[in-house]
Amino acid sequence: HNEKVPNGSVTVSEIHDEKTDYTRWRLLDERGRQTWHYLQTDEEVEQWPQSTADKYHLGLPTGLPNLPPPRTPLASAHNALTFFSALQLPPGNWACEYGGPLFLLPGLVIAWYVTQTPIPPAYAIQIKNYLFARQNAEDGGWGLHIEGESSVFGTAMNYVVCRLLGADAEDPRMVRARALLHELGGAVNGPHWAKFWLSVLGVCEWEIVNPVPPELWLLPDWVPIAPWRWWIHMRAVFLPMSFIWSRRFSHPLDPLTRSLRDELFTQPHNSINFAAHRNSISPRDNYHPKTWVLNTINWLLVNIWNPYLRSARLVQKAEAWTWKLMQMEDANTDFANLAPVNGPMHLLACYIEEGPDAYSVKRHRERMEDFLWVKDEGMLMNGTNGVQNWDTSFAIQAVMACPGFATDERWRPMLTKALEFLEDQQIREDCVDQEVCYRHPRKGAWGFSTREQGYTVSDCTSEAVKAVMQLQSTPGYPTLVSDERIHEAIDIILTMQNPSGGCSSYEPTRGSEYLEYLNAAEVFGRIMVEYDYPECTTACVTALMLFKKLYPTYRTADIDAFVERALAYIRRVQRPDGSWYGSWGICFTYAGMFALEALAAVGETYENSERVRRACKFFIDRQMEDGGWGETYRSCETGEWCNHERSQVVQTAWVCIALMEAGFPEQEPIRKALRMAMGRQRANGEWLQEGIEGVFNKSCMISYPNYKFIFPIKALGMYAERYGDIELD
Ligand code: LAN
Repeated sequence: HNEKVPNGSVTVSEIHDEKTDYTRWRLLDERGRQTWHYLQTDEEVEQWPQSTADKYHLGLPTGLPNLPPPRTPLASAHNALTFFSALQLPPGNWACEYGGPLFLLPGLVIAWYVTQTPIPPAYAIQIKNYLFARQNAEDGGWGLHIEGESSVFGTAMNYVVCRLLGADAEDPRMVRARALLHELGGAVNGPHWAKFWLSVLGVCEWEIVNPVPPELWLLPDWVPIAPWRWWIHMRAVFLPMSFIWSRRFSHPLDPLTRSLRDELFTQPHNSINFAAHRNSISPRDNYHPKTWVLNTINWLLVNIWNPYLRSARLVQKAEAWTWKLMQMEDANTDFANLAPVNGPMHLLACYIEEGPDAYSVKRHRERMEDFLWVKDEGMLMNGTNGVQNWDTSFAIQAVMACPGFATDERWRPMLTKALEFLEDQQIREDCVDQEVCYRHPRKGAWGFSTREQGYTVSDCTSEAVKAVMQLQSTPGYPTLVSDERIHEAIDIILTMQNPSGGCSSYEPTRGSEYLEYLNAAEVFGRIMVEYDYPECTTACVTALMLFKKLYPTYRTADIDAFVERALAYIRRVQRPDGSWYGSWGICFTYAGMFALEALAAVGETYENSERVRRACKFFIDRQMEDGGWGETYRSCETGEWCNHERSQVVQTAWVCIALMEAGFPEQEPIRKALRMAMGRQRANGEWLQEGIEGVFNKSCMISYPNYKFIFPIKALGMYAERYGDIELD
């Protein structure tokens, strides 16, 4: 950040940004609801001391001690767990930043701004600091996610965030970002969601936004394109977005937004023909270009439907029904909402419909806190309201992979707490009006984050119930989740299979892949319907197999049929080169680990299976000099393996697990890999953050910082279990 800034008279290194006092931040975890608090008085600071977890997440020294250098895999896992256990939160779960996407804060900050929600100064400071820390060094822009190349979406929207939070337009970093934005053609070249939010803010005219007609919600259920058939995240975003679009809500012009009108475009605002820019988009943002089908529909909507056919009565009916569906989403989640995109939109919709003083607005404002996270770089917005159930389930399973750990007094309190957490987070009731609001059954399920958020996820249910079953069948652990409740979880898993044999994320697939023709988001691929995923399918298979072992009489025929069809699916989607494409982690290393685990669960291994040998070869061919593996997020975008310049501890652990599941006959590649991972472990037992681990929608990356503890621990434990806890060199 030291170079001379074009057009600027100061260098970036001369800027002194405001800071907050990091000794005053605290993470509060109330039954999994995580919120950060900035303490104002010394008295508060005294009464609420900073925990080790707080310090760690904030990037402050934790004071955790150096440990005896580990000589064996289990000793290394022990050290890692010594460190990681210090990060467990009082209710029993683990937490972490869940950042990566750079399009979430803009929705939140614009929603705050236009609903006149007071923004605490500490937040404003922290958010700006985060965005400046994450500004791309080469060109001063922002991308779709923290490792992505600068785009109009990232740059225009985060520029706006900084300005709304008080950044000066002449700050050299803003000057640079603006220069890049202009180079890319200005904000008119942003994707649909950018145009939507900028119109809400009153910086664009609504004519620039392709139609988001709430009328679609009036379509009968049998219609193949009816929104209830879409992937849950798309219909959850479409719902409030269509309501707000229909109302054409626009923030009244003020000096700041007036100035943004000058800053974001390459020509004077009043000379822009906004309607002519509906389809303008920079090539950098156009990951999934709109199809001719969608373009035709949009044309008809704009030129025929809206001006001539869209009657006031119909509009009123559509808005009323959309509003009703939104209220159901709010009621079923206590205003937490599915995710951080629809959340801020709901806040705004409630503000429009019920006014600034409504309870719904107040509760949504509170709920926005659940998405925020503070780290050394500043404050960011998480991809969900946390990773509670997911990381806790995996943490338990990782410890269970280490021989002797679960029965060791050293780890029993930690594991018992974790079990208590999962017990508390299992969803106990179906949604109110489940059929009316198109929700999948959820009684007995676990979601990704918390019970309050309350969305069934196939693999989250599976990983959680596996962790619960593993612990509850270990001597010394209480039975907190009854057999009946475990049956309920299994019942849910058994609803998740598609006719293909594969499983999707939140629901079985409800619509045709052809719906992708209507993908209007431009920046994401494969988002319109649920697809089959080897990761989700494997989780279901392994949960069912473990269940069958422990409960050999419950729905056995259903389980057998499910597993058989699931495996046929997993075999079918293996690529000729032996790999599987991963959709939720980067990328082939992630999916390969799952697929080989599923095959192993039914006894298909290196010894007896050509396909497993092919899968192993795929990995062995890609092992790096130092023994590790590494692929970049470009693998997800391109569908081809893209080697990382440096091996990655997390991906290396994934491959080790994969090879061990597969029963790969040679030890040496695995030993070499684990030696590398142990070599990167710090004296206090931790590993440092490397490349980003996760992905969604093919193009957006997301961080899973706890994976660097969870998967190495699991791999080291598995090694010790299989080959003995011997020194690796
Ligand atoms: C997640 C996070 C977890 C993830 C796994 C459990 C890992 C996966 O196996 C199933 C799908 C799921 C639950 C998932 C779906 C999409 C999410 C919720 C995310 C990747 C986290 C953020 C993302 C969400 C869509 C972000 C908001 C963006 C929109 C485009 C609406």
